[in-house]
Amino acid sequence: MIRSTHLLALSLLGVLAACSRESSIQQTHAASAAATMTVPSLPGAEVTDSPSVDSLPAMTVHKSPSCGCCGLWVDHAKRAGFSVSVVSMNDLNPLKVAMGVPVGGGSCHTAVVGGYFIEGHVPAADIQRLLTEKPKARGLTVPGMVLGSPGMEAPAGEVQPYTVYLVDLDGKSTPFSHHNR
Ligand SMILES: [Cu+2]
Repeated sequence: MIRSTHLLALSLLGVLAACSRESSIQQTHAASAAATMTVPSLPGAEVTDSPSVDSLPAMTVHKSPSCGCCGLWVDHAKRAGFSVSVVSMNDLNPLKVAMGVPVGGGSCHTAVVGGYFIEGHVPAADIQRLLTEKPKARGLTVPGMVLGSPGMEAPAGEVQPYTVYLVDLDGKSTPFSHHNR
């Protein structure tokens, strides 16, 4: 028990270190991606697995300039077909409060899409489901930084099971989906 906790702490440190170390690489990566731009989708051509890609609303991701895992999550969202603008800011708290992210339920970056907040490393599939189902709610959150979630992939493939929470208009969180890998 002690040993596994210790190992977990070690691997988490590794990921967090990777998260900040990636940031400069990430910025270069993002810059080159923006420079080349992706192939526009042709009418009638299905370029991804998601049938709703053409109708996905634009997403804005707010992150600190030095957050590497935030950038990796942005890549994840882009791969899923979201068109993403990134806003770099050092203090995300006023935005989190304004959007209704629960106290203690926050993470490293805050996205806004379709009027909802998307807090932390939420899988794109859950965002697509949210936008399809359109519940009366403020948004989705994966509190903290979960190993193995999108943008938090660990070098040795470690994963922690995690839950995505839906935050309703009253600020109450209920489980939206569970992920075991
Ligand atoms: Cu993160």
